[in-house]
Amino acid sequence: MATKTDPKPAGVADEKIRSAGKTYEGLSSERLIEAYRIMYTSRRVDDREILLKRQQKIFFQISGAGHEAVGTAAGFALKSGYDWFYPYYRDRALCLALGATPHEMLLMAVGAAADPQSGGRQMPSHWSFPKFNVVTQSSPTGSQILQAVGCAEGGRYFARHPQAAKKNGGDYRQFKDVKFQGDEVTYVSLGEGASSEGEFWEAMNTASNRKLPVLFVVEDNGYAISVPVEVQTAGGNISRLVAGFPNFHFEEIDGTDPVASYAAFARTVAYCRSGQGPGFIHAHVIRPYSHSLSDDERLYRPDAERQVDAARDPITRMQMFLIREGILDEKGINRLEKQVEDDLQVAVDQALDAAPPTPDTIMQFIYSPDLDPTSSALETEPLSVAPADGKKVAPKTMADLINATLRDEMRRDERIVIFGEDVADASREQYLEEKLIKGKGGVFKLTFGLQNDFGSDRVFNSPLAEANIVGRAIGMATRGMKPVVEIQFFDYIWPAMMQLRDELPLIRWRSNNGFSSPCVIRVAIGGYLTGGAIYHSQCGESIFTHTPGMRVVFPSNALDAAGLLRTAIRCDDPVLFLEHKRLYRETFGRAPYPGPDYTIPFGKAKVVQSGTDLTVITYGAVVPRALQAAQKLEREHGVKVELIDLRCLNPFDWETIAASVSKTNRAIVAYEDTLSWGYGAEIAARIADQLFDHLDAPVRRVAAKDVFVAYQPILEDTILPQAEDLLRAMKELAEY
Ligand SMILES: Cc1ncc(C[n+]2csc(CCOP(=O)(O)OP(=O)(O)O)c2C)c(N)n1
Repeated sequence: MATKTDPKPAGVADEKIRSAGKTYEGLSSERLIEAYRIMYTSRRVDDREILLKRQQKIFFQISGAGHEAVGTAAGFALKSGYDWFYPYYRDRALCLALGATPHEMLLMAVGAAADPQSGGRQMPSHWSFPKFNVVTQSSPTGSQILQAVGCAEGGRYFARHPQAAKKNGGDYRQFKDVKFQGDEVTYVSLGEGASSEGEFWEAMNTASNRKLPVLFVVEDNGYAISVPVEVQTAGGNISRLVAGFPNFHFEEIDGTDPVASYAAFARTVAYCRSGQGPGFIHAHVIRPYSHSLSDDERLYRPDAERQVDAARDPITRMQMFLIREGILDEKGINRLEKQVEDDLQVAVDQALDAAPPTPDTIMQFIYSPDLDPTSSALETEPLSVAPADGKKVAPKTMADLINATLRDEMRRDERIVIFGEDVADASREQYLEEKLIKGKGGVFKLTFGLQNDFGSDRVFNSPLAEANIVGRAIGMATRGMKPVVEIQFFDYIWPAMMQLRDELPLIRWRSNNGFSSPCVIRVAIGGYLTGGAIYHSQCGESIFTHTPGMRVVFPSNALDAAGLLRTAIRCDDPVLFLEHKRLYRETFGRAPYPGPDYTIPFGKAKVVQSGTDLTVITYGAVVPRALQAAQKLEREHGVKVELIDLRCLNPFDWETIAASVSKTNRAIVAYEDTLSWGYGAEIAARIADQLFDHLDAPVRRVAAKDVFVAYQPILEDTILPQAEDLLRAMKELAEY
């Protein structure tokens, strides 16, 4: 390493510098020596990890071997802690170039408590360095790409709305620092195999269409585990396939050549930084080791092919280049490498000595440690604003109050943006400006008028692509924005499932609180529509309550929808906000506007009616049906049912359930979703487990038949639980 008294890097002998003052694509000799140091370090960390894995001192290894030149070039062309990075597992050299140390990487490999990237939760090479803006990465191939697009959108949004970046007490903003530069670039990389994922194309589409400063890097080593590129990609070359996307700057390069790679990165970064649009670098690299230590590439690659790759090894190429250009002689190379080895040995020793995490930490950071959405401080009274003329306050529908809540919150918090399919009033703004049209505002009109009031920067239509909606929301929320996005129908949430299951709820936990993405996903859910049929009637909430890290809310009436949506928006956790379509405009549960600060804490059920003989635990559209049945049962048979509306499914209010069942000694769990494996199964199991001594009868479930909802109303009525089904079950259980 260079010292203050010796300004020359290690191994540089004066007489050897034939190239003094010469630069290579703008890189000085010193920078090139630094590049080699990073590349060599990267390779050696891989080699040491491989050894440690064979010694069973670490538990997994995946290498960046063969990708060192392109990673270093990217690190040199971009700015650490200024630009944003969504790298994939082969980007060890990039992370080193940005400032990460072998020690930090090895702490991850051993799974140490002090691992700054995940605290022992993630496999090695799943990069996460908040100080360098390297955002926590996961294992699903390609799931980072849409998030990078959202991240770039976040940077642009704050540049256009600098006031929004200000901190604010009383909600998530207090804990969510915002930094943005105005000309920052978001880097995202992937293998050529991952370019087959649909999300890659969704991301390219949006980056292109919105001219976003995203730098896509496809590191093409010719294989995705054992699948060669010509099987993966039509025509065998991703560059040819993407060439038609407008607004891009494209480069196809030899990614084993650091100087040529640097030049391509410098050109592309300049293009992105100037705001002209996204960049795409297709770097041909090699994979000298197998896919990972769990793979043996000799099973599917003959020696001859592997030798062709080996001849392009970037480490050897860079060595030869430095010697040929007289930048370093062999002695100099040896000294540099020895220094790397010595430093690495220290890092390995320290990592092997590092303490593992203690088991009592496993539940930390599933949710925000700073803001508790179950806090009783969120219990407020609805504001009653009596009209001046003395008339009665008109009750509003759930749809009205959701719309009003969105409007109130958007006014209060400029970080909120709303997007999804059809949520804008009109994408062609001039029609609105010229007052030629009224505007749409969602297929259920829940977002009507919001674009008109807050502008197209804050309320806009997405492409018809659900992963696009959620992935971008995650990227924006990581930057401190508050996306409140809409999935048009629960039945169509599945394209976003990777983002909803493996990404959104995990950002905080897997990064050990290094990052978080508290956004709100509003979803129209449920049946009882008379004609909704299979694909407009689905429930399925238990799939999401089964996902640690996701808050799940399911209101049954207008007032709860308003109070819980406000809590969801101000919350520091991701929230899935389920809105029952049938309840949007129902007469049941209408309420006057409760004012702009009405909140309800999560995890607090509501006792809709109290009773002594039997407890019914339910939520959503079953609430009015259960109430109707309970009233009839009391009228006709004098049985007093205690009806509990859970309102929030994760967390849920066990205390209220337990208190009620301990009193009534009988319980029915009722829900609209299919009976088996549903949300009610968990509640029923808990009652059986923890309240067994209080029970005078078995715990019953009333739910839909185990079949999808059919179109013909006679079939629909039979499939979904009706008030009569509830009445029958209540009567039977009361008599048990
Ligand atoms: C969604 C998903 N499917 C499958 C896998 C298993 N897997 C891990 S890496 C990989 C191949 C990736 O190939 P490529 O994108 O070309 O990157 P490379 O490893 O070659 O650098 C596969 C199939 C995964 N991690 N995620």
